Amino acid sequence: MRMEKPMLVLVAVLVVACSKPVMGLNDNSTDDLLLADLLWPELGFHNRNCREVQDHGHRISGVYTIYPYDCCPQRPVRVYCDLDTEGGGWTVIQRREDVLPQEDFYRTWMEYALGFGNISGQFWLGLDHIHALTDQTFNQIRFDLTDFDNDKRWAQYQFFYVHDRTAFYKLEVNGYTGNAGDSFTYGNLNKFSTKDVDHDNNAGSCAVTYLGAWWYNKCHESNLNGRYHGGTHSSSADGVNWERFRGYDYSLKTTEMKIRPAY
Ligand SMILES: [Ca+2]
Repeated sequence: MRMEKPMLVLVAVLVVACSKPVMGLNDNSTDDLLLADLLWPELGFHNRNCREVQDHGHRISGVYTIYPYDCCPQRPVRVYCDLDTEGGGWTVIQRREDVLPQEDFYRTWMEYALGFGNISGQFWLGLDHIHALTDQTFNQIRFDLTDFDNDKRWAQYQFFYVHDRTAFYKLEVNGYTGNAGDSFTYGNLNKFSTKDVDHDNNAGSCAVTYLGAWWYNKCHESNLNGRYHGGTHSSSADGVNWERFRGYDYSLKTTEMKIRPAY
C-alpha cells in the first residue's frame, strides 16, 4: 500500500507524539516539542544548533535534539540549550555542579572526543560535536562561573573554533569581554591534551600534573575540567581553576561553557 504525503506526515506526527522521548547520551529529559519540530523533519529541515532551536520558536532552556554535522545532516545529538543567558541561543558544551555523586572528569582522549556525563547535569559534550558546531559558522564562547560565595562571573569571547580530530582539536579563540578576567586566551592555538595523550608545550604532562584535560600550553590559566576540590585547596592549579577570578588554589562551585553562532 502506498501512502500519500499528507498521510505520511500525519503518521509521523502520531508516531513521534506517542513514542517515548528520544534517548541519547545519558539523559532522562523530555523535549519541549513544538508542532514545527514534528513537521519540519518531514520537509528535510533540522535545527543545527541551539540558536536555530530558539530562532524557530523555543523559549524554554533544556535538552533538545540538534543535527550539528554538515557532513551528516541526519545524525542527531542531544544537547542542553541555554535560551536565557544574555539573549540565549547557547549550546552548552560543559557543566560542573556542586552535587553528589561528582562526575569523573579525569578521563581519556577517547572520552573527551566522544563526550561523557549527563546532559542535564555534569557533562562534557565531546570534541567531535564541538568541532562540528564551530565548523558551521563563526561562533562565540561564554563561560559562566560561580564560587562558593555565590559570586557569579562571566567571560565571553567573540571568536571560538575547535579544529577536527586530525588536528588534535586545536583551539582558536580571541575577543575577550567579561568580569571574570581573561584566563582562556592563554590556550589559543594549542591542541587538546588528556592524561593519556600529551600535546602540550611542557616537558611533562600538564593533564597528569593538573588532573584535567584542556588546551594546555605550559600549562594553563584555566583548568575547568580539573578535580572538583570544592573551594580552597592546598594543592596548586589542579582544581576547577580560573586564575583571573579565584587563582590557582581555589576550585569553583559551578561552571558552564556554551557556544553560539556569532551572527
Ligand atoms: Ca608535554
